[in-house]
Amino acid sequence: MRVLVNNWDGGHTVPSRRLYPHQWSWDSAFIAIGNARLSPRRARTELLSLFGAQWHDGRVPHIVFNPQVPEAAYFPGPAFWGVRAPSGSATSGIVQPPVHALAAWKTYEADPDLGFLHRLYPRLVAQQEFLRAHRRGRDGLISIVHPWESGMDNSPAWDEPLRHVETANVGFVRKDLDAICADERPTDDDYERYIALALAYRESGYLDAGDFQIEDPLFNVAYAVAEHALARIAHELGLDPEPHEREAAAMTAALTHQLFDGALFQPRDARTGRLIRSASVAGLTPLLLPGLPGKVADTLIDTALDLFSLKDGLLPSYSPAAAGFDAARYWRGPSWINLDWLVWQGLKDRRPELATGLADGMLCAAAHAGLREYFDPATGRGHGSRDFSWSAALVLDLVAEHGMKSVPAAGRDIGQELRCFGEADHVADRVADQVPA
Ligand code: 9WN
Repeated sequence: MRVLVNNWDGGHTVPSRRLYPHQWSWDSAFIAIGNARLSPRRARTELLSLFGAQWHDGRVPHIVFNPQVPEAAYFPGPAFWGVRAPSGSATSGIVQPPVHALAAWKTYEADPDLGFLHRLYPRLVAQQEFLRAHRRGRDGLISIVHPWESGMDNSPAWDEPLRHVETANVGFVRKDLDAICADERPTDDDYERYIALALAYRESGYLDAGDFQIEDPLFNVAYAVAEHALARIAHELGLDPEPHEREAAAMTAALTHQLFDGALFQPRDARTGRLIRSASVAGLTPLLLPGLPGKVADTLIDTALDLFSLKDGLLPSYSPAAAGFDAARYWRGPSWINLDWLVWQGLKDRRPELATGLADGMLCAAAHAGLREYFDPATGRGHGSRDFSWSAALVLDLVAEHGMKSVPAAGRDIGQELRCFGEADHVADRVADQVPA
């Protein structure tokens, strides 16, 4: 609660005060899921403010820049992207996984407000239409055009496709290393490629996919989950849910036929048509799809137990058994609460006992290390920024649903804070009046 309140900027929540001082797209969705438990009004505002910067073509930019924050506070900032939304807000030109319809639905479930759904539904539909119109390939899968679009920027799965990206040779100064030590962040070599790709996309007017075109399981799962959520929203609004259900089923089939390698879902390089043999936790997220064939789901759970040590608590973002794993560096192995939360959602109905263990793992990590950006999957040690908003938000959601029984008396600040409301039947009952609307 403290983190969410401190990171609130009046209309949105910054992911982290120092490292990420603007509004990020998929962060806002996860933050809304937590705020729905605390202040549904803030959850609605968070999503509506993000979609206020939606472009005419339907894309929801991955960053909406706060004009009050100096250019030098984040790189690459507004001057680099050089583009504005119709609303006048400076934004980036790329997107992130479309987890927002799910967040909108969870916000509505916490506090049914039909007016909110009326305002957001057409924008959520336009977000999906952008992806269909501009990013969909022959087999029905959607491509991302930059590692930042995956949300899992530095995954070892991107090493191979990034090798073919020419570096930019433009001078730039990284800001992230002012806040976080270099061995927890991407290398300079990776950054050069990120910048080269972003510059090429900018030069094409944010239209032409360049040297990096990947059909990523997580992104496509998010798209299908969004269609399921849109079906529910459409139903509430008295509209026909069927087209959304059909679209979700088609995407589930495309994912299963094209990206499942018999053990895990893999990204595919859309330029070569080849699967990228890798071991990312993104490959477990199809568990979120209700229409996933039972046998495939069982195999994925076996893989989660085997390659990702599901029973040990936290899920790593990349399998420790695979080459490229690094327990402390960004998306190359550490556990991230949002990915673990997504897999937890996918396990709850299928294997409740495994879901419970995973929830315990997340809560214990937060209780011991604080609401860090990422965690060593084996030791639970915290890495990256502190007071990270989606860690706070999703822990709040977990506490509300799962309770606090698993958290030992750690004596650390966060343990104390969590215990304050651990006995509440429902988090929202206890905290609603502590946060100004
Ligand atoms: C680039 C804000 C974002 C998250 C991403 C995470 C990280 C940005 C960065 O932070 O990316 O978008 O500067 O490293 O990888 O998932 O949305 O929290």
